[in-house]
Amino acid sequence: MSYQTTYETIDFTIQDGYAELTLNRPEALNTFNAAMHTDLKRVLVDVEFDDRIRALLLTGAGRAFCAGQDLSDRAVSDDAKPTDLGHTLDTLYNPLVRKLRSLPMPVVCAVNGVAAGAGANIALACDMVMAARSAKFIQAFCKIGLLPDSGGTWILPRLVGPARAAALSYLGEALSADDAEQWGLIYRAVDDTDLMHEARQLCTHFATQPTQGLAGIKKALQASWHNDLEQQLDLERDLQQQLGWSEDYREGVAAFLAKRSPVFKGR
Ligand code: LHQ
Repeated sequence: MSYQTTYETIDFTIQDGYAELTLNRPEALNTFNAAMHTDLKRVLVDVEFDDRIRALLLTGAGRAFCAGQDLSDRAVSDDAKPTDLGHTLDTLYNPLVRKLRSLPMPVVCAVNGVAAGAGANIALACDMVMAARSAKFIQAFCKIGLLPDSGGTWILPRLVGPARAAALSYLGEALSADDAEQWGLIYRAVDDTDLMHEARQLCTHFATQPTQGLAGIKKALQASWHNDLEQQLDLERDLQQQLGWSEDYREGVAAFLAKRSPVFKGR
């Protein structure tokens, strides 16, 4: 059974134990506007608390994944005071990044076409990123006098190292999906025609897996960026302790010993 909801700027479907969220302003390259932020906020709260959803797939409609902020919303006449971008980040983009990073399930991003500006960094905030071979990643911010936001200056050096992070940020040149994979920016580049099939297969797989265990992996991997080994060992102990009390752990061990396939319920 699948459940579909259409919002003004996104499509949202729940099927096979996972949710698929499609940015749907293809005529505007799925750029972020106020309505899209509102729709995303609403739908991601539902994702967090709906126990039918054990993975989230994020993608875009049309030829782009997302070209970042809709700059046609941001034109500033000579005599007008520009919008406070700090406020924009504080109220719209930063909560979105935090939500994707904290959802207690894997978030897979299928980058179907160009991902520019905040669009690139929202993709990189996801747990596993696949991209169509024709897709490109562009840190376009430097071309309009800005710096990579939505976590860009944090994630880029961590994923690709300081030299490549600097080149991407200072030059704003397009990086192909193949190079993004080779650089370690994304998990995998796949043929355009295979992208959605492969991304959906990954989510269908996650939907049968121990969801709390996957959420524990997510937490621990993220914390490792700022923890030292001592702190990380303690965190692994605490998370493993909780997971050891889960139904899915009990089922995993029982199934292993009985030489049968486990049936995980996400509990
Ligand atoms: C666009 C856009 C766009 C409006 C293409 N807006 N129309 C956060 C806080 C607050 C404010 C500031 O921003 C941020 C975060 C950010 O995201 S800043 C970065 C914003 N994004 C960009 O700077 C990317 C600008 N776009 C591009 O570099 C190119 O359009 C890309 C590489 C995305 C696509 O290139 P092409 O495939 O060659 O397409 P195109 O350039 O011909 O674009 C198609 C149309 O889409 C075109 O309009 P037109 O009327 O001529 O058909 C573009 O003007 C429009 N468009 N991005 N962000």
